Amino acid sequence: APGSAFAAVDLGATSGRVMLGRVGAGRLDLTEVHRFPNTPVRLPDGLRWDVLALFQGILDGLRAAAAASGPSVTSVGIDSWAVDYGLLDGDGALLGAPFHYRDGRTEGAAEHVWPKVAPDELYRITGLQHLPFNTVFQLTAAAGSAQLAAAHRLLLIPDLLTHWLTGSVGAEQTNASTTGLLDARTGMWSPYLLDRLGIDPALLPPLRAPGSPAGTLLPYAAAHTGLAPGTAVTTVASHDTASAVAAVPATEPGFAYISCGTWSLAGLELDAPVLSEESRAANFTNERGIDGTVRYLRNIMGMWLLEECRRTWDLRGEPSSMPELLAAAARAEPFAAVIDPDAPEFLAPGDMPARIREFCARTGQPVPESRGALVRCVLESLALAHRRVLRAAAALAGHDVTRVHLVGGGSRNELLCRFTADATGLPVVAGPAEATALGNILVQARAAGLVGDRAQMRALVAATQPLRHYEPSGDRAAWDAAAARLVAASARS
Ligand code: LRH
Repeated sequence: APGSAFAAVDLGATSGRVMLGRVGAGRLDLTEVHRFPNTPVRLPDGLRWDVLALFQGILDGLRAAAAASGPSVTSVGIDSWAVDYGLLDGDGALLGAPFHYRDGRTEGAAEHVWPKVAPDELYRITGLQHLPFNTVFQLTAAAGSAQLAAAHRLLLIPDLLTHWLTGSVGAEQTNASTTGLLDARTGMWSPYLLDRLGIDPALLPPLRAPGSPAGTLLPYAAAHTGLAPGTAVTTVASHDTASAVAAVPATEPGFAYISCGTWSLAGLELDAPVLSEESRAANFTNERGIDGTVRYLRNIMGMWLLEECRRTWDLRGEPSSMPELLAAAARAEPFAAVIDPDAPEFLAPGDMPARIREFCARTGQPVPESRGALVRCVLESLALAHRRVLRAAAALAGHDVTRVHLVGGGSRNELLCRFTADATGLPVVAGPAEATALGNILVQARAAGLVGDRAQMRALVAATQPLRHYEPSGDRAAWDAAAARLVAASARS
């Protein structure tokens, strides 16, 4: 049997893609039908997302999905990165291109929140890790602007694009949990926070849960894509990380996950939030997953460090090839220098090789000169950060971790997988690389009645997707020593 077809729109920081998924008894497969670049644009007042280009990419991709699917597409779902939003005026028109979370305008914005809501109180309510670009701080940075004054609705990026496909308005819960305005216990917008921060509650749309209907394609969208008029659009776990975690191929308890792409999101799946002061001090987040689960994790700077190095080299007319970089890194001297991937200077776009070298110089370490040395330094440092975060998560949540699932594009990077197994001392199961799109598809398939509970979704991924296994090996003492150097370098940086 061909199975039912679903279209997953998955938008990442550097590219968007439309995937066609087929789901049937014991069957789950995925084809990429369209990929398009996501290139942010610098305007005089900051860095913006080109949401019109993204929407065009989505329409083109859905057209490709319609053409590729023998059976018609049962439904469509959209996920993307978190925290960013567009504002609609009273007529429903978009007020300007959405800001990119890496735009510098949020610098210092939190200082304006603290007198109204202290950091510890904000954490006790939202359970959200402190990141300078959380929606709550973006709104604070926008306070007093004509744009915000004219706004009637705030729509997170996947909700905005879903609105353009369907006309419906809503705020999907897993993504809403990254705003800093959602109550971690109730899963609802916090009336208290909105009041304290002077945010009009009408700005925030009603919440909707993953798996619920988001409407049907508007006639123009159906005509433009060739999908059947009235094709369903399903609310998926629209925060990409929530979709990725939903597709972690774990078949037993005791697992940790690392969703590794532009960011590394490392942590645990819990039944209830951990809102302790220790958890806040360690900057762990309690974001929402499907079925009311909690994604207890921390952001780690991730492959962004490498992506920005490569973009820097491209701009200089000295492009790199990923296989060559990784081969050079594999040959480079181990543990020559360690950086703290969480250092704030790595957040904004820019000359990443220079920033990494400055970090090493400033912390009294040898400066990685060659590309191979630089990439080795990045990958070892990421593996050490994975270790640091997973150990802290286990301690704070009181959980035993016996294996690590590394999903997302980073799972293709064998060196990173091996380093992560060696650094953590735990077996690593790598893959699927397309966990986010699979999670998107599975939530749609479940809404259509084709798969059962979360455990069955994960079992289906485990049974159908190619996975690689890494047992910890290597020099345990050397990794322990390097972990101590990470602590020292963080303190000195
Ligand atoms: C990963 C991600 C992450 C957020 C960041 C803004 O793509 O969604 O979970 O913290 O983007």
